Amino acid sequence: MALGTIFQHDTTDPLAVITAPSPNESPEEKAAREEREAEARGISDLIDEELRAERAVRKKEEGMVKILLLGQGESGKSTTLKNFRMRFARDKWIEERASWRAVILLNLVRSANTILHALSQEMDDEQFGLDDAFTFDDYYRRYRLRLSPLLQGVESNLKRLLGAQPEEIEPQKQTHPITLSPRTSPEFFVRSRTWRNFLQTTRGPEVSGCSLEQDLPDIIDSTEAIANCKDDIKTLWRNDIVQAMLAKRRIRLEDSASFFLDAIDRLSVRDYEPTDEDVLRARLRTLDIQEHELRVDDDADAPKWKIYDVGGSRTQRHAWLPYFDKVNAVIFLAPISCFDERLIEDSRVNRLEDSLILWRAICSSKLLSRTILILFLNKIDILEEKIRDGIMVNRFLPSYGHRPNETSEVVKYLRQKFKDTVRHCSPEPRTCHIYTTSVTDTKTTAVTLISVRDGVLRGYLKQADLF
Ligand SMILES: Nc1nc2c(ncn2[C@@H]2O[C@H](COP(=O)(O)OP(=O)(O)OP(=O)(O)O)[C@@H](O)[C@H]2O)c(=O)[nH]1
Ligand SMILES: [Mg+2]
Repeated sequence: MALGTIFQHDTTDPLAVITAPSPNESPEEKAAREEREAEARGISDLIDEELRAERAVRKKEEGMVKILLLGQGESGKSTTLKNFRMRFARDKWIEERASWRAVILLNLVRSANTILHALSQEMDDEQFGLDDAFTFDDYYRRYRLRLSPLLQGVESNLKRLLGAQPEEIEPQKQTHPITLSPRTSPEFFVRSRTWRNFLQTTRGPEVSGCSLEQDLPDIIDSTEAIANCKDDIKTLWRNDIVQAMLAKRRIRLEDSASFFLDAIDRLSVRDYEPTDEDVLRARLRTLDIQEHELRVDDDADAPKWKIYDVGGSRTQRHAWLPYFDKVNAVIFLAPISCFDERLIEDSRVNRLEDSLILWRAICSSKLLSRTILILFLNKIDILEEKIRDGIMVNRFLPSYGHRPNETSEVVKYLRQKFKDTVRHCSPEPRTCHIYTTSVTDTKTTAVTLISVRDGVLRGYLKQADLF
């Protein structure tokens, strides 16, 4: 190492000769010089250590299959990663399952608070004569008075437990409905590092498959608070007038809201343990890049997989680029049920249009020109619901024209649109594997993942020949 040589004042090294101590050096000067040299040696050792660690990581990664999950916010990337982990890293998945309890309860409470918030707004509009479509009499007012303070307290408590900063805890500011217009405050998130710490501290073998005693009392308090008002929440959630009010205000609850609200009886018992499906449905917006290693094969000699999950909202996309030259395959999630929705970050942009623009960018990227491309046309179940509800695709996607307003036709049309983009935008000819998915459906997704695995491994072997 160059610095080491300098310190020995090697007379054959010109740099060492220049930096050698003066022959007339006083004892004070000598002490000061030795102190400076020791400090420099310390820094040098640190740099060496970092380089060694970096080389070790690179060497370890060399034989791995690296997969990057891409797509806009809420497209289903983290849910896809969960499917991978549930299927191929089963032991770890089971070990971590109990830690999701607070996130699940938070999802539930946030949905209930969103309904209450909308109800309040509706009542205010009514009071000022702005709206007379619904009459919310004392019956509903009592619900609001009884539930709001209680559930806001539970929401704050759960956020604090999950490591939120004080400014992120205030429920009033956070509980904004997901409307088709922009939200004025961000969705709740936990930075991956905080979240991982949370997983580590709440995972405890001493409580069989359940959280560590440190957080458990708080979680149980929240659970009991929810249990005390679960009948009221159920009544509101199942009330036709409330549902009509949500529809009229164009409030779109989170995709998992109905799943958790329908399951409130099961979730609000003291010894509730999250199931696979609960964890899969639990929504936590991704910030930073999350990395997970797993084995997709029983064969110990087969390469390990490293999956990178990124945040999909616009402010997160700058973090994608450094991963482009590292990966063997990209799994791109395009939620095609979003044809009638706008981006939360920019209400002028249609979500399907945003997915198509992103896909074009991925296909055109020179860095990704030899990367295996896999496309999930996701959220087919929600697309089906919307079509059943009579929402007309061509109202939002004029190019759809007079084609039948049927799920299979919409899928066929969009599949072709995405496929054409691959053909027109890729720097060199390539194939792309396209799947229609509902990644919240674990059974069908398991079949898709096996096919993805086999396709990626075949492509990986070909890549090895090319590079
Ligand atoms: N019904 C249904 N819900 C889905 C599907 N895929 C994802 N979701 C739900 O959509 C929400 C968003 O999914 P995530 O996997 O968190 O989305 P993401 O792409 O990781 O989002 P960011 O982390 O913000 O980039 C969650 O509530 C999921 O349960 C699907 O195919 N069908
Ligand atoms: Mg995510």
